[in-house]
Amino acid sequence: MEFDIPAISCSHCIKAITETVKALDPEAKISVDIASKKMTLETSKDRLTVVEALTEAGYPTC
Ligand SMILES: [Cu+2]
Repeated sequence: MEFDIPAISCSHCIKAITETVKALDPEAKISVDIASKKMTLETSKDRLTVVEALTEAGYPTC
């Protein structure tokens, strides 16, 4: 699934987002693109769970 995360601005954001997702699902496959501010994710978790965790981490998505 794909997420738009407007707060992505640097590699630190990518690290924080990756750690947040990995805490939910250690098996998740994640890629984040700074330029387009998009995250692509393969996970067994549902979308709402991911959105809530990202919002708590300071990266609200839509
Ligand atoms: Cu950053």
